[in-house]
Amino acid sequence: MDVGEKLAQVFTHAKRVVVLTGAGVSAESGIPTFRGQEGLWKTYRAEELATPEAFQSNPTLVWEWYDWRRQKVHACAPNPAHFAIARMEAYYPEFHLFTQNVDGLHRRAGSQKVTELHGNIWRMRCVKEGKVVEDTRVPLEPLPPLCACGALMRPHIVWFGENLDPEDLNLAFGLARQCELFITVGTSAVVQPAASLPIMAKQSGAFTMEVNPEYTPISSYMDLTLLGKAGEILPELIKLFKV
Ligand code: BJW
Repeated sequence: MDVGEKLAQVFTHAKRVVVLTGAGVSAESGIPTFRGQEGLWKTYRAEELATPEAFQSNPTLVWEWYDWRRQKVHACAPNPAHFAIARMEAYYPEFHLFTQNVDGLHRRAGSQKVTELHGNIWRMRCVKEGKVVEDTRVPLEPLPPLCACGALMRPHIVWFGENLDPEDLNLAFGLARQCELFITVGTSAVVQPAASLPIMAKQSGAFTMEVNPEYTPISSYMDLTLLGKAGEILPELIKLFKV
């Protein structure tokens, strides 16, 4: 059986399926990815802004970046890749989507079994009380936003050096180890611990595939890398459901 036949067989017959997405899945919606030239905002790299240290030294600058991103997300809509993943949830009896994206586009496309590993851009939390609130104002004024208690609000987002929610992580590790099919879409697979999930799935016996226009550091571990755009490849893949 060649890899194409194997893909068709696993894709149509698997019951336990996990999908991991990154910024590339939203690229065709018009949301910039993090790395590479288009990941730049003004002269800053995402890695310089998405840290607790950056927020501590210049909360207004970090909030300006998030406000700019919130405006972008607000103006964008889910693309065919988001909708194809939502269709997978309806097809597979045991399905879960883990996304590193904070843009909420998967839910807007209809996904329900979704865990946002790095948080959500529409939530903020008080640095003093830890209270989390949803705030969808676009643009946000004034910057930085303050809590009713007078303390700074920060984006409810996981920055570098911060821990992911342990419950989310346990769920992700557990399902990665149990699934039969693990599909990685649109991530450079350099940020841990998310980048370990496909490897974990592979080591536990799952069929692993990734969808990305470029090879990534995990490509050599995958059973199959489909080179191309998620919004073009995933809608083609789910046509296999009809076979
Ligand atoms: C397309 C496409 C199309 C384009 N179709 N595809 C172990 C070893 C070394 C370091 C660490 C380690 N464990 C933890 C760390 C530290 C750190 C880390 O991983 N650093 C590495 C960079 C080296 N991790 C953390 O700090 C994490 N915390 C943690 O683990 O705590 C415990 C701990 C701490 C310290 C040491 C050890 C343990 C937290 C990570 C939080 C990440 N946060 C960010 C920003 C916040 C969210 C936000 O504001 O949006 O999350 S960083 C940024 O990167 C963002 C993303 O979710 C994340 C991943 O990026 P992603 O999604 O892969 O995007 P890109 O741009 O990199 O790639 C896009 C891809 O799409 C490309 O491949 C394109 O080709 C492709 N593409 N168009 C399909 N149309």
